[in-house]
Amino acid sequence: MQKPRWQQVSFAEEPLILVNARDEPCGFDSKLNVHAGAGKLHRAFSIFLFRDSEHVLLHRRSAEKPLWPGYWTNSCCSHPRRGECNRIATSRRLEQELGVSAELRYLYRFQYQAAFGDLGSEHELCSVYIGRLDDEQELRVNRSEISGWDWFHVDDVDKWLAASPETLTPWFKLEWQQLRGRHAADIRSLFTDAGNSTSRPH
Ligand code: DMA
Ligand code: MN
Repeated sequence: MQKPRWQQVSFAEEPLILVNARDEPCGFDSKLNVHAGAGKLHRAFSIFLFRDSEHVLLHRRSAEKPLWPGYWTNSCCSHPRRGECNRIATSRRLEQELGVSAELRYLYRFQYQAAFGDLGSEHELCSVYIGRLDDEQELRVNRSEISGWDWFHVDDVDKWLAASPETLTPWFKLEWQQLRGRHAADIRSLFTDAGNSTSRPH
């Protein structure tokens, strides 16, 4: 039998981590259940990869994604599974979705809730990370997750967000404001020696 070309990396039964507002685990439930209706608060992460301090990798969610298919969003986002810390989960997902590895720097976490019509919701406590992708690393993009991708100048992302916010995911929009505001210096410092240290909460 022929091997599928792309590994399926998300599935409805994936066991995710329920948390309280302080990010303390308080149970587990399937990916299907935590995103049903208004959603149950669960742990998630978002990653922004930069090629230099002015170019960020964004991707378009594939048409197969149950929520926000076809929308543009950050470089990589997903959830740690039951038993996984964010450090392991972020590196697993970078490999599965983009075929790369990157040292990440934790920036902050935030809570939000957003409905995708009546199909379900995100209700997450989301940790945001930035990282640097060196030119030598070639992307190996998982087409069952990602239908398009590109490097964008940060000023062009600002213009995009102002002109066509309906093409971008709700979490991306919230995160981008923070990255361009209070975390702008953190992005610059990724490309200086001072930025080579990492801090991770989990
Ligand atoms: C979930 O992203 C994570 C955030 C920050 C919204 P996703 O829907 O791409 O994850 P998965 O495919 O693992 O369900
Ligand atoms: Mn989620």
